[in-house]
Amino acid sequence: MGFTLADFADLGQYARMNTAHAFSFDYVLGDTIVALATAPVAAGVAVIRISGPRAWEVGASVCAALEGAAPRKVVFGKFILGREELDEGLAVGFRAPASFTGEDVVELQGHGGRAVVQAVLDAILAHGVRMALPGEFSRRAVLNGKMDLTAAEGLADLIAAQTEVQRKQALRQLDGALGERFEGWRKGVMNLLAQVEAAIDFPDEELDVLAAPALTKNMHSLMADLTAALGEQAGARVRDGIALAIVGRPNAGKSTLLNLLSGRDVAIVSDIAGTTRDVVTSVLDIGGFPVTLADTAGMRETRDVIEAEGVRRARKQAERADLLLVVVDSTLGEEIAADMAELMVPERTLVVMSKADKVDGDFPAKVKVGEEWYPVIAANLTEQEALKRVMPVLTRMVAEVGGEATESALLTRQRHKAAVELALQALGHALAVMARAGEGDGSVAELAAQDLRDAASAIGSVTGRTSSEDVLDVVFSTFCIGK
Ligand SMILES: Nc1nc2c(ncn2[C@@H]2O[C@H](COP(=O)(O)OP(=O)(O)OP(=O)(O)O)[C@@H](O)[C@H]2O)c(=O)[nH]1
Ligand SMILES: [Mg+2]
Repeated sequence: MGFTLADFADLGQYARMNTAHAFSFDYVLGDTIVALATAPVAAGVAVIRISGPRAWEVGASVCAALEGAAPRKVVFGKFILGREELDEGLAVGFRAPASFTGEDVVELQGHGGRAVVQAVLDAILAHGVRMALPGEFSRRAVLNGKMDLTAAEGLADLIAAQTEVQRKQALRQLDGALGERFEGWRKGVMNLLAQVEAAIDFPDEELDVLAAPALTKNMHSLMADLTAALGEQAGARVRDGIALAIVGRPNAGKSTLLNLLSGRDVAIVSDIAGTTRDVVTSVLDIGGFPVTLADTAGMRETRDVIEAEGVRRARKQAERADLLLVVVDSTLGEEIAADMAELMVPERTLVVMSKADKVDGDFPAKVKVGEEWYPVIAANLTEQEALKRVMPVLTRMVAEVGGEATESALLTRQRHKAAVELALQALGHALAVMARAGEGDGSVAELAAQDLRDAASAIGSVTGRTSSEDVLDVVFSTFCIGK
């Protein structure tokens, strides 16, 4: 390992450099590595973690109290480099394989000051230990069988979780629920493979084996499971957030609504039609779900090129959104313009009638647009009171869009979906090949078996069972140092 912390002016530079060139270093598993496990900010306590075969030896040279200490027993002592005292704090060691990484691990809990952390890290590095790469602790945990790749992703998501629902989903994934789901599918494919391989071993019976109704039925049912999993949007919605777009005519009160929901002045509000041009976003926690609200330019025909671009972006935002709030100025009637009507999706759209304070009389609870009915909330958006009317309906809609996520282990990343798609392709191909059995093509079973192996390995790449270094690189490149 060519670089140590001393080569870099500060931790931040080291971190950035390591991220940019993640894993362009030779990856050496036998090294003993160190990193700050807590955030690099001034804090009461900072945890420095050492992992690898020399963890105890190095730990004890920096904190003598560790010498002879039992694993998992916390000791108190001075942290030193040679004769110089650097800090004092707690130390605890773990013996392989009973540790986070599955290796010998020592954790030093010192004071969380920048200079203190730097001094203790330097002392450890001086003993020939190297800085950990981003995600290297978790990567070692995976390589040592302490957790699978989906659990490692769950851990990263748990650390990044901003809302309650995100936390639950990440924890479920960390606990292995998603890994088990993929493992179940992989076993399903392996069962199919065993049957097809029987046909290879007994060529005389190839036709009977490949044409057995149970085999094709099992294959179809596995493919149906995989296809259904691909259709689940909730996992990614919870992880990446639910997108909500606010659209309507100019001056309808869209920005007023955004500010009301956000509880602060995010967007400029004025009585000039065409105030908002760019998409203005604000992220909210609605019932535990992360929701990105996007206020957009009022939709109308315009000669102004900048406004026209705003309208184009508004439309794009609405098409991409999971939920739509259509704001209608009630002083102008309840008519919803055709260009907005075509963006509306049943169950995903709420109509907000603004400026209810300026109109006498009652508002309908629903409006019919095209063949569909949409719920309506009428309110004075300039008053806090309006929040009490809009929020409950919005919370319900958000929960419906993201709702399934709260129970089962869903695919949360593009990587998972891509693997399932690949497996489905291979299975579809196997089916097509098997349909040719009996046409005198002797290698049908072998071709189908290869497709099934491809399907199993695509599925296995998600948990890391059949993964290559490339897959590991993709997963851990998003981690930061110390995880
Ligand atoms: N009385 C009353 N005024 C409102 C209400 N909602 C919005 N307004 C006013 O209507 C005007 C337009 O509001 P905005 O929120 O800027 O409208 P917008 O839809 O964002 O308009 P553009 O950005 O131009 O498309 C402002 O003067 C608001 O104060 C309401 O419910 N009652
Ligand atoms: Mg606006």
